[in-house]
Amino acid sequence: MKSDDYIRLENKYGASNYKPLDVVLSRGEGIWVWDVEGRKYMDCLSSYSAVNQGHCHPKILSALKEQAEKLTLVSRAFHSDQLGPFYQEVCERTKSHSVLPMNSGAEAVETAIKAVRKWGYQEKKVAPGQAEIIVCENNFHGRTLTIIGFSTEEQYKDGYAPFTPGFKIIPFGDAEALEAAITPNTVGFLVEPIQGEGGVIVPPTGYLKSVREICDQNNVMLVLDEIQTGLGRTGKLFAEEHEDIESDLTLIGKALSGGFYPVSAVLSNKEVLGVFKPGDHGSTFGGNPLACAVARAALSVLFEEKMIENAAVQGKYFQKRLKEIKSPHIKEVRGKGLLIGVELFPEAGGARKFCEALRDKGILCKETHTHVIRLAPPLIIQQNELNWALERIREVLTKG
Ligand code: IF1
Repeated sequence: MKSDDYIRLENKYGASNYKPLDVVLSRGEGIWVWDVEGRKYMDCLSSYSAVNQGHCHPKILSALKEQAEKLTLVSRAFHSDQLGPFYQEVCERTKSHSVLPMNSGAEAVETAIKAVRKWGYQEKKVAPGQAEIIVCENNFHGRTLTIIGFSTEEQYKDGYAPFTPGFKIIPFGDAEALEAAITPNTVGFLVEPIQGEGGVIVPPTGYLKSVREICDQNNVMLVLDEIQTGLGRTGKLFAEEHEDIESDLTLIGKALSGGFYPVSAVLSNKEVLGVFKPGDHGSTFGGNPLACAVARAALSVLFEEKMIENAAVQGKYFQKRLKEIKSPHIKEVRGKGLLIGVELFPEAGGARKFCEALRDKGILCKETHTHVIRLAPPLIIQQNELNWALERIREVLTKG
């Protein structure tokens, strides 16, 4: 079968909730992927930052294979010999007190919302049913009904009402707005350190530091969604480190599995997760032995192979060289580490056609928010490979 045949099958039998670039991939290794015709592409999306470690990383692969032959699922009705060691690894690596494993990013977000509400009622003594959580305009935290209920993107909500109450929306990057929005019923502030889907929006320097202080002063739990920014993507293990702060809850997913398997987790610095008693929350697959083995390997290679440091160095270089491109289409180049957005002027006619042109030159990336090209290669990328990409990006952005 050829690319067209595979695409036809998807269109015939699948729901149409996505509009992918017309490329049908069948193999991946490191920063490279190949389509069914054997064409090779540099992956500059990294499966939305889920393959920070590169495609099919050999050490994660062998952890997966080894565990798959022994035990894959016990459910949380029993213990497994993988859960404890995974907990220890993730807590030690991230300097957290405790962890709650789930599968998807959205489930980690839901879990944090439940934990923070319960904490509010139990510890902060908020009146029953009154807990409020503050979130930001332009947020992206996933696709469940509760989460899209506080999205400000009309398309994500359209046709899905009614939604879960209890959320207040404030502008992103504005610490004063947070202070003004807090009431005695506020239990948490949920925010992305850098808005990914929102268009790679980096808040002003000092924002997270102020946010941390305001949350402390008002006994509000700071919940950082690091599902996209975490695990090395911005050149630090967590984006919070750029401002030298610590969240109360940190949400991770995506690269926690190196792209092999859905694994997410809520990490707790304070004892917020302590509000859960047996039966309060759960998941059939959350914390299963296969997930634990894969996640442990995915975490250790990030450190052992110095991918986080590499993301900082290569990210700086990539951004600098992108800024040197003289193109009538580029409005701004921004980001941190290897999470980079190239915003185009509206007159350029949208980022999609540039992503298509880049695909034709062997680079895969995806537009976000119509006018932004997101560039987020695996964290193992090297300078000569960036130079290869930069040449092609320059060609695409300077012609026409
Ligand atoms: C889609 C973007 C990325 C996330 C943050 C939670 C989740 C995500 C900060 C939920 C998920 C995804 C999901 C995917 C597209 C995508 C995305 F384009 F929307 F912006 F990554 F860049 N918090 N992000 O970014 O995690 O439940 O999906 O595991 O929904 O189409 P999930």
